[in-house]
Amino acid sequence: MAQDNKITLYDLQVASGATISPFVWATKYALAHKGFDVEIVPGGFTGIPERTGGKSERLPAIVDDGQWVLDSWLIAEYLDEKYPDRPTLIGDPSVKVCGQMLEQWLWATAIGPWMTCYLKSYRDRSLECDHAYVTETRERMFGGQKLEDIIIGREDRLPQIPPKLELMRGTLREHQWFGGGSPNYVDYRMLAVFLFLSTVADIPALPDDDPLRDWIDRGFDLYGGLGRHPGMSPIFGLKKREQDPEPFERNPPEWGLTKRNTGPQSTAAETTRIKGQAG
Ligand SMILES: N[C@@H](CCC(=O)N[C@@H](CS)C(=O)NCC(=O)O)C(=O)O
Repeated sequence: MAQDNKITLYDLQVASGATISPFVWATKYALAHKGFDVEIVPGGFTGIPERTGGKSERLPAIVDDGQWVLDSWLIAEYLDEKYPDRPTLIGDPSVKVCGQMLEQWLWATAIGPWMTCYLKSYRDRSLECDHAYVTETRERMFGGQKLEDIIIGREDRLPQIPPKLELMRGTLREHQWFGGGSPNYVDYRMLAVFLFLSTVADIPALPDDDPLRDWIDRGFDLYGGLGRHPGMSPIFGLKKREQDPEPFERNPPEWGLTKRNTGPQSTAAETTRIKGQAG
């Protein structure tokens, strides 16, 4: 049992002290959701094996009353299993399966492309002692090009990303959280992507009036503003240029997938439309 309600978290930070790893962000939220006080072990990319006494090369890691738990998903499952009387993170196994599918989609759609836009500030914002390691490993990760070269053309690539997030906007039009009426671990996994973005974004990634903003702001504000570290940057403020696509759907069509059938009146307009009758 967590002594004094306290769990130790090994953080992965940049020089400002903000967390950079999405996996650590999700774990910070998971611990807050469960109502624990967190003792942070600070640090960056290098020296993780030394900091953790050889227990891990990757973060997050937590220590609960002497018990080490590694890996962000395993930590969330551990917390639910060990503390079933506290608010549930995952609950039904389908939450994990669907959450992981959604997360894989978001990483492919957003984090991957955003990385190619922000890799230089990712390195520049990291701890001084991490610069060489981050440069070498991330250049290798991204095919051997220099970080400075990878980000070239980002002004043209960044505006292509917001329109691809319509799947999230559609869902959040109908639901307050991915957890329904209150946030669950899927919200934290998805929010972690935007928290990461805010830690590395040296120029904005999303338009000011993005409908996602409501959920993102509510998420960043949770638990006394857990996602509001002073070292983080604004992620909204991307300006549309003439040649850029519309960043989001302003008048999303209502149809069978999104509109609830509550009787003929609710489907009358669609029926008129698909039957080709004048409206
Ligand atoms: N499956 C692990 C992944 C953890 C992971 O890859 N963490 C990265 C940070 S995003 C890390 O520790 N990187 C250290 C490094 O790059 O040397 C989890 O969910 O916790």
